[in-house]
Amino acid sequence: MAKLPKYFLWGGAVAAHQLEGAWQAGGKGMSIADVMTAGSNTQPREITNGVLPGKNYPNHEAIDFYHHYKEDIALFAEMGFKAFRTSIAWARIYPNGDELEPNAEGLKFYDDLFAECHKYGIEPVVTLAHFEMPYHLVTTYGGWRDRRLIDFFLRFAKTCFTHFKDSVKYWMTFNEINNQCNYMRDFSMATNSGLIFSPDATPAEHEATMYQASHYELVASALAVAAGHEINPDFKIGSMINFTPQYPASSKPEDVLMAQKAMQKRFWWEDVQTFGKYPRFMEAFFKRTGLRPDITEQDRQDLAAGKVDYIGFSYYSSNTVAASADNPWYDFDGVKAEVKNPHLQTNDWGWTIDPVGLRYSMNWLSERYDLPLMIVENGLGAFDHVEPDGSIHDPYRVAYLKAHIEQMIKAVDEDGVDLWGYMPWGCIDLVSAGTGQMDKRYGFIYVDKNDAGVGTLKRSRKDSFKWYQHVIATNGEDL
Ligand code: BGP
Repeated sequence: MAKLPKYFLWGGAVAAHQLEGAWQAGGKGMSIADVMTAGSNTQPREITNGVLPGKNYPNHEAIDFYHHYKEDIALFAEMGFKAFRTSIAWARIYPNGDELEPNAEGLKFYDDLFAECHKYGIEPVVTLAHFEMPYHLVTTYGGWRDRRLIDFFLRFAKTCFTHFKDSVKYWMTFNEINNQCNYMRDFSMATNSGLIFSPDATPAEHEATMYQASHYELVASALAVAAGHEINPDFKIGSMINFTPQYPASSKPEDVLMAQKAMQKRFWWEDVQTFGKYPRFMEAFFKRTGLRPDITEQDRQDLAAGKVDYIGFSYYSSNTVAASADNPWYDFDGVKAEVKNPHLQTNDWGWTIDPVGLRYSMNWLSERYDLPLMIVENGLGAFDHVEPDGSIHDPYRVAYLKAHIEQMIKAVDEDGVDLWGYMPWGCIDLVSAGTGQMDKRYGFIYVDKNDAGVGTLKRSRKDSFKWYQHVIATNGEDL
């Protein structure tokens, strides 16, 4: 008997701002992603006040998918993709974010893109907000600090749901909504929520603002889910979280409790999106800390009325934590509790490589939420080398994906997890979200462009391309 369902959605994932480029084409407005410079392994990305001369903004051109999408979708089809996860750039549809009428040219681009997918029988899987928003919403309203963002997002969501009613079935509202638990990282705050802080903002200010912004996003997400179900009852609308399981460093009860607290503080967003209410530990946390986000009775009703249909999640790595006297509640900065896991190797960016952790994560999510799952990101960021004959040998990528797919299949086949699909991240090389680099590559398809922005943008098949094609053709039976 086949170990994966017959209609399993094999595919790949990307996000608009990381590959489309064409940042000013087709009436698109400026996005928060357009004011982020390229960083490096040692230098974080800078979020500049507008677009400044002489800076390197990698998202402006990215890999110019906007003009290459036909060629790229044909390559995905050649690999046998059944699904393609991308996002809709909010600023292509509402250039400023607060206007009343959408930009027809922006809608047209996605009409054409989704039609191209359907031409090959590829199902689009679409995220509404993947780490970006119109920059105007950031400068004028302060991003998701402001309750008015709920209405702007809802208008954007309804426009997309109505316009793409017959071309998209699978949706997600916010990408990695929980990623902002790292609230001292400027990058996470800006991309998730459009929050910019003055350099002298205190950790307490970051923290309070993050919880407020998250709450408005959760309400916006719930309202969008409810509206989407009305527009098309066949829609499947999911949440999307980053799932990085937190292991205890030892069997010491305090370490085990620390790991549990760390899981709560990282994943409570999913509780709200699945159960339609805040978990008890979060209510207790707000009470204990005196943090009092603006949460109205109407908000609570809206959260309850907009529960998601499935859980989309990204999985790259696991963390390990140990209890410490100065961080008893995993009150952030949570990374203080992180320790090295002696059982795991890391990639060139220090991310642990932990395939078994994927099976653990799938079981954890399935057991806690009892909803279907979709793996909408997984993969290895790596430096690739182009041989003189143009070939690219990437056995490290194949090894990573093979080990993860093996564990994924065990979770389905042996543990009974209901999994709809697997979409590894960056199926074509694109701009790294975290570093803004091009040379942190995930793709099966190589794109000729380097960190300095130099290259022909030519696409080439890596060795992993053929391998993944075979994996899909055998529905994961032969890895
Ligand atoms: C996730 C994001 C993606 C993506 C990926 C890899 O957090 O949803 O947008 O970029 O991580 O991260 P990076 O690009 O930093 O290697």
